[in-house]
Amino acid sequence: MSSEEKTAHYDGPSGGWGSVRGIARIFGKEWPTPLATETLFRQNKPGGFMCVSCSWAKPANYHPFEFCENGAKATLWELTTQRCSPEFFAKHTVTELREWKDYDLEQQGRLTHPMRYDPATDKYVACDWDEAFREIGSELKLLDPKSVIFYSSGRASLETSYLYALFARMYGCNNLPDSSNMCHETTSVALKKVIGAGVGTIVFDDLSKCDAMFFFGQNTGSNSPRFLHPLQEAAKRGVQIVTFNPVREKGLEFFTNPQSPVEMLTGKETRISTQYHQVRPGGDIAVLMGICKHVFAADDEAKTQGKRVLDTGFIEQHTSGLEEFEAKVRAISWEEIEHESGLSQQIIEGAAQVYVEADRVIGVYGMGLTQHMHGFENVALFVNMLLLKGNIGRDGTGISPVRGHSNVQGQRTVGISEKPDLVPLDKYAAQFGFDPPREKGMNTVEACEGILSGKVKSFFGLGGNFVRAIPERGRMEDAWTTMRLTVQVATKLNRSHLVNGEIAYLLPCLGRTEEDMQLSGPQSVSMEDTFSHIYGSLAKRKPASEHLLSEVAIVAGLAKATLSPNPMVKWDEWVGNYALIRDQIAETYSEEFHGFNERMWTPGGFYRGNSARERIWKTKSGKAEFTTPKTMTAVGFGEAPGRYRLITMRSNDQFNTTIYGFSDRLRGIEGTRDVVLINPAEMKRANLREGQVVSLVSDAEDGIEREVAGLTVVPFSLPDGCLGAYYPEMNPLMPLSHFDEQSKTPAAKSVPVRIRAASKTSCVTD
Ligand SMILES: Nc1nc2c(c(=O)[nH]1)N[C@H]1C(S)=C(S)[C@@H](COP(=O)(O)OP(=O)(O)OC[C@H]3O[C@@H](n4cnc5c(=O)[nH]c(N)nc54)[C@H](O)[C@@H]3O)O[C@H]1N2
Ligand SMILES: Nc1nc2c(c(=O)[nH]1)N[C@H]1C(S)=C(S)[C@@H](COP(=O)(O)OP(=O)(O)OC[C@H]3O[C@@H](n4cnc5c(=O)[nH]c(N)nc54)[C@H](O)[C@@H]3O)O[C@H]1N2
Ligand SMILES: [Mo]
Repeated sequence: MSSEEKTAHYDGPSGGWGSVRGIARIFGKEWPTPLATETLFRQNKPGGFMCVSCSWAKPANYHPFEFCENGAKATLWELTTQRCSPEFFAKHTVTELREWKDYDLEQQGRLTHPMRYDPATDKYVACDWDEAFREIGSELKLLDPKSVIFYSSGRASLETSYLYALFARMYGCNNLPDSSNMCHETTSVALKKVIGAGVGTIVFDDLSKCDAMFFFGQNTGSNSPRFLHPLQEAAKRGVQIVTFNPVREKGLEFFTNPQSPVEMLTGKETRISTQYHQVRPGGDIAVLMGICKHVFAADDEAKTQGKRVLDTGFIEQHTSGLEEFEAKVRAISWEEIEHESGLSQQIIEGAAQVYVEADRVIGVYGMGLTQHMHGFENVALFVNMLLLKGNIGRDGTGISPVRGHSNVQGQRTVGISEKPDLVPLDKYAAQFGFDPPREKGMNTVEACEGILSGKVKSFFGLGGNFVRAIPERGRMEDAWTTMRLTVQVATKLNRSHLVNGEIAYLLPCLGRTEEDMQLSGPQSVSMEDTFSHIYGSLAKRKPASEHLLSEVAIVAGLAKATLSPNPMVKWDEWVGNYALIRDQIAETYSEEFHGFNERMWTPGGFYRGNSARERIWKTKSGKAEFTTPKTMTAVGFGEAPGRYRLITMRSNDQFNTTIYGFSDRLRGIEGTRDVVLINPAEMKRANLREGQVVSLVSDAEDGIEREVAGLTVVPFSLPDGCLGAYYPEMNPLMPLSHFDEQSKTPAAKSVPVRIRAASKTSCVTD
C-alpha cells in the first residue's frame, strides 16, 4: 500500500458538495421538483414517512432535512416518473431481459400491473388481481406446505410482516427466511447466545455520552450516512474513534456536513477516526485477542499500584467464562496475532490503550464482522472486549450492530423467523385458534439448498432480489426453473423476476412514500430502527399506478385465497384498517407493543426495551458469557499461493442489488463497476498492470467451477493477499457452502479466488 498517488482514491470528505452533486447527477430531471422536495421534507420526521433506505434512527430532535445522500436517492428512486407497464413486457421476452444489466432493469421504473408469465410467448402478460390470487391459492393448496418458501426482504412494514408470518404458519410452515439471513443473522445468533438479546444495546443518546468508539467493518459514509452527524459531534467532543477496516472508507476519515452552510462554504471538514487500521479481511478475531491481551497486561501493571483496569465487580456479578478466555488470550503469541491480523503489535497496543483509558466505550460493527465463516466468533469476541471493562448496560456504552434494511430488525420482532423457538407460538395458537407448526423452517442458505435439491417447490418473495443477493448465482438460476410456482411482490423489475418457476407471477405493490387508501381512510404503517425504536410512517404521494395494491392487501388476498375461513382471522377487516392489525401485534407481543396505536407517533419512536441494557442476561447461564474462540481467523479456508480473499463491497451508488449509478465517488472509482481492486505491491507480484482485463475464478477446492470475467484491474489501497470487487456482480463466485457456522450467514467478505489473466472481455454480469 505504498504510494497513495498510484491508487484510486477520493480527495474530498464524505458529505460536502459531492453528496449534493451525487443526488443531482442521478435524478437531474426529477430533483428538485416541488413534489420531490415536499416528499423529502417529510422524510424521517414525526408524522411523515420513514426512509426506505437504511435502518438508522429517526431522532426526536430532527434536522430540517432529515435525509442523506443515499436516503434521497432511495426515495427519488421510488418516486420516479418512469413506468414499467404491460407495453414494456409486450416488447421483450423474459429470455431477452435476462441479458440486461440490473441497472437497466430497474431504470424501466415502477411496475404498474399484476403480471403472469406466459410460457407460450415467453413474456409477462397483465392479469387481474382476483385471477392471480385464485391461481396462486389453488396451487398452494396442492403443494406440501413444507416445500414452500416465504422470503422477505427487510423493507416490509411491521403490519405486513406480522400478517405474512401468520399466513405462512396458518398455511403450515416456518419457512420464513429473511434478508437478515445474509446480513446480521450472525448478530441475532451471537448476541442472543452471549448477552441474551439478539440486537444492539445502545440507544441514540448513548452516542453523545461515550468517550471512545471502536468501529469494525461498517461503512458509515455510504450505508448509514445520517450516522455521520452524531459521529461528527462526537469527534468534535474529542471522542476517540478507532477503526479497523481493510478499506480506507472516506466516511470514517473525513466529513463535511452538507446541511451546514458554513461548512459547505468554507470546505471545513471534520476528521472522524483518530486511528484507522487496515486489518486483513477476517483478521478481526486476532485484533480483538490482541486488544484483550493488552488489557490484561495493563491490568497486571495497574495491580502493582493497587488499581485495576478490568471492571472486576461487573465481571464477578454479571459474567461467566472469563478464566478460560483469559488463559487463551495469555497463551496466544503476538506473532500469531500479527500474522492473522496483518497489523503490528505496536498498532494493536496503541488501539488497545485507547480502550484501557476510556471510561465509556461503544462498539460499532457491520458486515465486515458478520459475513465470515467464523462471523459468530467475530461478534462474540467484540462483546468479550466490551465485557472486560463493563461496557454494556451503562449509559454511553454498548454494542451497536448497524442494521441494514429499514425494517429488517422489526420483521424479526413480529414473527418473521424460521426458528419457531423465537416466536410465541402458543400465543398465536390461542389468539387465532390454530395449531402452528413447531418444526424449524428453512433459512436462506437452506432454502437455496432445497431449491438445488428439488425439495423446494415454490418460492414467494415479499420484496428483495433473492436470486441476485444469494451466493452461487449460476447454479441457483438453473435450479430455479424446476419449481412449480414462483411469486414476487415488488416495486421495480429485477433479476429475480426473470428466473421463473413453471407458474410465475409478478405482483406490484405500493411503495412506502405512497398514500395507502383503504376502507377506513388513509393508512399508516410502522417500523423498527437499529436502536429498537418503533415509529409510524404516513405517506401522501399519489401511487405510481391505480392498479397497485398495498403489501398488506396482497398478503391478505393470498391468505384468503389459500386458507380455509377462520372467524378469528379477519383478513378483510384488517386490510380496511391497519390499526386493527396493530391491536393484534400488541396482543401477541404485549410486553413490547402495548398501546401500539397510541405510542407509534412518539417523536423519536417508542423503545421496545432490551434486557441486556438493563444487565438482565437471558442466556443459558443467566450471565453475560465470555466466549473462548476456537480459531484465530474468521476465514474458513487456508492460505495457498495465488489465492486471494475477495471482499464483496457496496458502492456509494447502490442500495444492495439496486444500482443507482456508476460512481463510487468516495472511493474514486467512476464509470464502471466491472473492476477488481488490488494493492500495487500485489499487482507487481501477480504481474498485472493497471487497466488490464482479468477474470476471477473460484478457489474453493470443492470442484465447482465459478468465474466472473471482464474485470478491469484498479490499483487500490488494500492489505496484502486480498481483493475488492462489487456485490452483487461477484455473487456467482461465492460457494453456497461458505457460511458462518452458527448462523449460516453467507461469507461474503472473504471469498477464495484466483486471478486469471484472460484475454477475453466478456461481460461481467452474465
Ligand atoms: N447506500 C446504501 N445503504 C445501505 C445499503 C446499501 O447497499 N447502500 N445496504 C443496507 C444493508 S442491507 C446493510 S446490511 C448495510 C450494510 O452496511 P455495512 O455493514 O457497512 O456493509 P458493507 O458495505 O458490505 O461492508 C462494511 C465494511 O466492512 C469492511 N470489511 C470487509 N471485510 C472486513 C473484515 O474482515 N474486517 C473488517 N473489520 N472490515 C471488513 C468493508 O471494507 C466495508 O467498509 O447497509 C444498509 N444501507
Ligand atoms: N456478495 C454479497 N452478497 C450479499 C451481501 C454482500 O455484502 N455481499 N449483502 C447481503 C445483505 S446484507 C442483504 S440485506 C441482502 C439483500 O437482499 P434483498 O433484500 O433480497 O435485496 P434488495 O437489493 O434489497 O432488493 C431490491 C428489490 O426490492 C424491491 N423493492 C424495493 N422496495 C420495495 C417495497 O417497498 N416493497 C417490495 N415488495 N419490494 C420492494 C425492488 O423490486 C428491488 O429490486 O443481500 C446480501 N447479499
Ligand atoms: Mo443487509
